[in-house]
Amino acid sequence: MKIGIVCYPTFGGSGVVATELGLGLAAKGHEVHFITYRRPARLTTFHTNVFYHEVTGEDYPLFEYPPYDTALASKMAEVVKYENLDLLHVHYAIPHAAVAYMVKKILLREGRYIPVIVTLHGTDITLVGKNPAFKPIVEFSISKSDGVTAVSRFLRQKTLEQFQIDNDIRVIYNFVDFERFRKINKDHFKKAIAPEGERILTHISNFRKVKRVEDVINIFKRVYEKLPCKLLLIGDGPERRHAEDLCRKIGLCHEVRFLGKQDAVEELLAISDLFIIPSENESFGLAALEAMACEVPVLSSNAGGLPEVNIDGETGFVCEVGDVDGMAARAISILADEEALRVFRKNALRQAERFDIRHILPQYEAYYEEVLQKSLTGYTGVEQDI
Ligand code: GMT
Repeated sequence: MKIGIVCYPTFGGSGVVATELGLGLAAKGHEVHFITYRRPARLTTFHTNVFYHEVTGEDYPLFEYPPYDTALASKMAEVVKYENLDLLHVHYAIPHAAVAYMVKKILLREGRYIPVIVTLHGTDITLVGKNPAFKPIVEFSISKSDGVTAVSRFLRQKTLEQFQIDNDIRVIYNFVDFERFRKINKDHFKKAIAPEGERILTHISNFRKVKRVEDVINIFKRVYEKLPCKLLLIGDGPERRHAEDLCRKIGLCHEVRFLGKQDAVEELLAISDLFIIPSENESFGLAALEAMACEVPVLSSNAGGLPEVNIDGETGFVCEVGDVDGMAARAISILADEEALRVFRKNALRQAERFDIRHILPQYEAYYEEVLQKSLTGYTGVEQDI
C-alpha cells in the first residue's frame, strides 16, 4: 500500500508515534511518504520505501501568520496525485484533519477519492481541540474523515463526550519497539551518575504545565529525605526555568540533572529505577510505556489513559493528580525494597509486551484495509458530498 503520513515532526509523542509507525510499515513493504514542515525527529537515516516531502510556504509582507495549512494542503494534494497514494493517515487533529478534508475536495474535482484516517493523540481533543477557536472545525473534520482512531479508550470516550461525531472511533493503542527499548547494560554510565549506587528517578517530557514537573521535583525531595537517590530530568520546554528555580530553592541542584532533549533516551532508561509521570492530563503516556519496556516501574497520576498503561500495584503505582505525598510514599515502597523493585520491573516488562509494535502494527494495517474497502465501495466517481 502507498501511504501518506502527516504529523508534527517534533519530539512530541504524536510525531514519534507517526514516525515509528511509518518506519514499521515501510519495513513491512509498504511505501510511506512523510509530509511535514521539517524532517521528523526520529527519521534519522535512510530507509528503503520511505520518502520525505517538506512543506514550504511563501513569505509575503501581507502574511502576519504564514498560511501553513494552505501550503500543507497543496503539498498533500500534489504528493497524493503524483506518488499515487492509496491513503492519507494524519496524526493530531489540528490542523491536519481539516487540511486533509480540503485535500479530499481538491482531488475529487479530478475524479479521485483519497481516503483519510485521523489519529487523535490527546491534547488535540482534551485541551486545544475543545477551545471554541478550534472546536467547530475539529468536530466537522473528524466527522468527515473515513476513519478515526484514538490512542486509548479514555481518549475515545472523551472525544465522543466532547464532540458530536458521526463516525465511530477505533482504539489502537500506542506501541513500543523492543529492538530499541529494552534493558541494556549501561553499568559504567550508571556509576558515573550514581557512584554510590543511589537510586535513579527519571522524568521525560516536553516540560509543559500539563506535565506537572514541579510535582516530580517535590516527590523527589521527599524520597531523597528517606534514601540516597538522583533525579534525571530529560526534555525541555516552557516550565524548565521554573523547575530549575525550584531545585535551587529547595537546595537539591547537586542531586538533579537537567539533561535537555536527548535522542538516546533508552540509554537513560536503562539506568533508571523509577519513571515518574504525574501529568494533569495524558491520553496515553508513551514515555511511560518506553520506560516499562526498559523494565522501569512507573509512578503515575491517574489522569486520562495512564491507568490503561500503568497498572496500579503491579507495574508501578497510580495516584490522584497532585498527590505528591502519596506518590512519594509509593516511590519509597518500591525503591527501598530490592525484591519489590525486581517484581515491579518484571511486571512492567510483561505489561509493555502487550504494546509491542509487532502486535499493534497489524491492527493499523487491518484498519487501513477496512477503511479503503468501505470508502472506495461508496465512491461513485463524481464529485459528491463528502
Ligand atoms: O503534550 C504532549 O504530551 C505531546 C502530545 C503530542 O501529540 O505530541 O502527546 C500526546 O500524544 C502522545 C502520543 O499518542 C501520548 O502518549 C500523550 O499522552 C499525549 N499527551 C497528552 O495527552 C497530554
